[in-house]
Amino acid sequence: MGALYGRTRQFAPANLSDTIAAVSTPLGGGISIVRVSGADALNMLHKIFRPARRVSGYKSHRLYYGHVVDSQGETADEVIVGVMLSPRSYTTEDTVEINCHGGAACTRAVLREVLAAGARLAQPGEFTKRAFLNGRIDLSQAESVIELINAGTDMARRAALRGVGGALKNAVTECRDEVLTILAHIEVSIDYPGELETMSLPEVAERLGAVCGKLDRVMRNAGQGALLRDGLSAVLLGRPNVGKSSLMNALLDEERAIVTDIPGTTRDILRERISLDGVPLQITDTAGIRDTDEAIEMAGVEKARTAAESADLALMVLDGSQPFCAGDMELIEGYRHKKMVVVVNKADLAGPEPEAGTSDLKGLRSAWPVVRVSALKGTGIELLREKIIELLGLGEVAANNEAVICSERNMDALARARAAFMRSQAVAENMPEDIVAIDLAEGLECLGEITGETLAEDLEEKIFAEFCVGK
Ligand SMILES: Nc1nc2c(ncn2[C@@H]2O[C@H](COP(=O)(O)OP(=O)(O)O)[C@@H](O)[C@H]2O)c(=O)[nH]1
Ligand SMILES: [Mg+2]
Repeated sequence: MGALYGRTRQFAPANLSDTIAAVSTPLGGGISIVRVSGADALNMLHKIFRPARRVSGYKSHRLYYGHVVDSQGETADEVIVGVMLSPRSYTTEDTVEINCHGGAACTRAVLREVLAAGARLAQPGEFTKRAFLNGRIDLSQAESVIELINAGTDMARRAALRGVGGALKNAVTECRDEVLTILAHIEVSIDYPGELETMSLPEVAERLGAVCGKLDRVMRNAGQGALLRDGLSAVLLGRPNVGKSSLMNALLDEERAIVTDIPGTTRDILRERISLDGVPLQITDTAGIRDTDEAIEMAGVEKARTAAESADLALMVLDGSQPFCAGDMELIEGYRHKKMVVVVNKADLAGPEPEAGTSDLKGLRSAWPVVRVSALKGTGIELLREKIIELLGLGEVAANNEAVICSERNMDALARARAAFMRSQAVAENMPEDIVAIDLAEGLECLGEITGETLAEDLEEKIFAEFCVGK
């Protein structure tokens, strides 16, 4: 069963010469788009479309109003058809986009006629795959299309758009060209030792150093892109009743977590997302951490501890209306290994700063950033946001307009390429040329995986299968 299931989910290698069709919009809107791409797209249009005005020949990038009809001449739907002639289309093939009425019945009726006219149903991502195979975009750009569709914030959208525009492709191609030049020189000096003027090994090392520097920058931009896509996480910790859930609400600016004055009400964990300078931050509210015999609460405390371990940042909440005690310090000490902000809450009850909590807080301040807030009144929350941004280094991400979103696979390929070039650079001073050349070739192979030049076909299939149908 398992094997069969696996096989049915695998798509046979698609025939590139087929004309393909799919619904490119989610069902249920006012308008659906049935997209058709391939050499036969216009012939199919002739068969099923009756334009309202006579058309002597379809022009590229024009819209045509009319009706889709079935083989009996009966109207399937009233539509507007967009025509994009090769090579000026998404796939570079002749493409027809039929804008029909949304809703399952109209959309299916139009798709049915397109298929009856000879089109094959497109596989997931097949339009984008054709754009890649026809050379309009490279693999990194194709993958950025997925990131663009999935972008959850404005900053992630912009970073994905940079990828679609070729930011990763261009950087990788520049490195590849430079290494190819170096490799060519090395190969000449292997084949014709001493005969032709070639790059000296110190020069090879220097130029490889520059390539590695460039890859460092690309990886840094990609790392920041990953932050924009995946975001970071913070966890609210502290004893019961100090105001963790209230603080969560204040950060969300909405009443979501349950607030009560009976200690120990937040028994499970609650997660919400906020945006800090465009970077998504997932905040986890936890049960207060305290010793308890009650089974359900104990499970909550355990979950809090687990959540704390996986979070990027701990927000340690203290009750500022109570004297700072040894228990507080013990709790804080327990998370010494984490990035942490100490949030002294209930500032509205605590009086002006010097008196409240006082000398003990001074000791704290030298080790951790301390922010006084009132979750109830909303004071100090902005300062807390700023502290979090500072501590997680998000300002740098927000200011970087070169951040680019790339897949884990590409991050890995970048790292492997860089490691290979570093190895070549290290041996260039005192090893024969052919040793240097081996690692260069390996690094080039890794870069080619990103642009799609040297990627195994099955992996390629897998990447495009992640797309939705119709893209
Ligand atoms: N005066 C005051 N009361 C607060 C503040 N934050 C929370 N509280 C109160 O403290 C109690 C416990 O709050 P809650 O958010 O449920 O604490 P948790 O157990 O840590 O999640 C509730 O009665 C809140 O109204 C604050 O900033 N000022
Ligand atoms: Mg709570």
